[in-house]
Amino acid sequence: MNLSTTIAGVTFPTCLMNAAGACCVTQEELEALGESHAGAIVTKSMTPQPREGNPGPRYVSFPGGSINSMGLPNLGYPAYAKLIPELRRFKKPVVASVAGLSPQDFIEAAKAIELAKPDLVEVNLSCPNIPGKPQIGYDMEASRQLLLELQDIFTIPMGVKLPPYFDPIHHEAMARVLEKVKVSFLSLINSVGNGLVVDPESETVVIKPKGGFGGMGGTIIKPVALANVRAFWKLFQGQMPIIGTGGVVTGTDVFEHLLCGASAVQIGTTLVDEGLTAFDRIEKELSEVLNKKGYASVEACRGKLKEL
Ligand code: RRO
Repeated sequence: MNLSTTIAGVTFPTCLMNAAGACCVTQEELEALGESHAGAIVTKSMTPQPREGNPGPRYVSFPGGSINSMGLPNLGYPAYAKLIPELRRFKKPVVASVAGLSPQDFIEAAKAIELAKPDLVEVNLSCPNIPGKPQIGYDMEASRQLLLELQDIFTIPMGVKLPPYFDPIHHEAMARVLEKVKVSFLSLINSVGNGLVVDPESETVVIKPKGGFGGMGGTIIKPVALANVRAFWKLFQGQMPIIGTGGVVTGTDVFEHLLCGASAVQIGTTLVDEGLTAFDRIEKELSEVLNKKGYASVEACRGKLKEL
């Protein structure tokens, strides 16, 4: 089964890749993704300065999902700008995730990353875990201004990673922002921010930063992810490539994202928990599902969800 896909003119050998943040901070992790069955190498979101991130424990998985408050640990964009050309030897797309604590941070990183020439850039408007910093993607005007500045810097196709929206009015407001800027794809969704997991035994929170509040991932967020993929697929009438992220554990989960309108999926919690062989397993499972369903490719089932 051919599981390849194309996003903004870039061809991916398979439609499965890591989510930014999952196993992609260090050179070793990025090279391991290159050697794995992942269909692309997505970097950790990068900031101007290297960051240690928040104090631990800062990632905990549990049956059904995960909670994290990593706090943007990364090597800093100069290190990734140097690494990206080297990662191209793996002959799969390299996707650079750009973040920042201020608009200036994003712009500074964008200028360096444009020169490093990854295949795609994913602008992270949705980190939920920096104490005192709201998620930009919930501020339509701030998002608009930042994206307008970034579109002038990038010649590389620029995508946007958005937070989950929970009401159609918010999907529509963000779609209106995106229509006015040169956005080539969407990554939907970042973790569902500011969840709280409680350990009843110890009567404590399970992660240290922000009083235990953190971004939720995994199976528990799949319906929210699917809804966002579907909402934006409809708002852009299938013309905006979407990378679905949230709750991908099995090949069937990928199939559901594709039906909702995704062209590819990113894998976070499952990759952290299971390791890189998750790509081999999910790839096999997805081939089996598509075969059984009579679809010959990813493209053939994209957006084909039926309503009642
Ligand atoms: O590093 C993080 O805490 C983090 C980021 Br930048 C993000 O975009 N999403 C997330 O769940 N964690």
